[in-house]
Amino acid sequence: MSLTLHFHPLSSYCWKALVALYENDTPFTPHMVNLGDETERAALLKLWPIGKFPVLQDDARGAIVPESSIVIEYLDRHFPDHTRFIPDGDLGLQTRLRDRFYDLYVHTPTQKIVGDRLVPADKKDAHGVAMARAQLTTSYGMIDRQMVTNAWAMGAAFTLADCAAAPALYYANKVHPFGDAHRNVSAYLGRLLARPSFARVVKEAEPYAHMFPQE
Ligand SMILES: N[C@@H](CCC(=O)N[C@@H](CS)C(=O)NCC(=O)O)C(=O)O
Repeated sequence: MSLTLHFHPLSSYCWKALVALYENDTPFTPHMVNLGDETERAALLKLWPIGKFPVLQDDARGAIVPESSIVIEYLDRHFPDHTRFIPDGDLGLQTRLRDRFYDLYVHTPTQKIVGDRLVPADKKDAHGVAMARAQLTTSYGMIDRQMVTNAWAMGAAFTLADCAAAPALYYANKVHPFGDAHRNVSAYLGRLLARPSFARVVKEAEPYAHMFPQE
């Protein structure tokens, strides 16, 4: 088995990579990283000086692959199976755009709200959090319109964009609930949660769920 995923089971971007790995039952060794442990953090920094996970290591090709979208594109290229994550041609561009959308306009504002819960009272950023909430409301409106007829982010096929959407929407709904105005977004998250790959990711994270910062 040449692949190792450096990850943490509660990390939303690691969820994104795990969904892709589980979709195709791609064999890999999970390596849990505790960033609170100096030795483990130093080992991750050695692989990827940015110090964020997931990081995929492929010993067969001597490759270190950071960034969840790139991890998934790497899997699609070198370990293709029944779920293809990035279609060819212009559909591929649209898929990447939707992946960027979920990362930048759902995941990032969600991280801002969660991150603000972790800082001391005198370091809170009320304005930044309000902007993040406004961004999420705008994004929910866009997704709600896309999901009137779509089963998945790109239509009938499950792709990279759904790998991005699953953790982003799961955590976004926790910190900024979809509400009655975004029923199509709720229904989409329901479909994602019923998808075996994502259901497995959520189940495996349950023992760590208490670490998620509540309001
Ligand atoms: N753009 C990166 C984002 C990765 C990311 O933000 N990972 C978070 C966990 S969800 C992390 O490593 N946080 C630890 C830190 O920033 O110290 C990706 O797509 O992989």
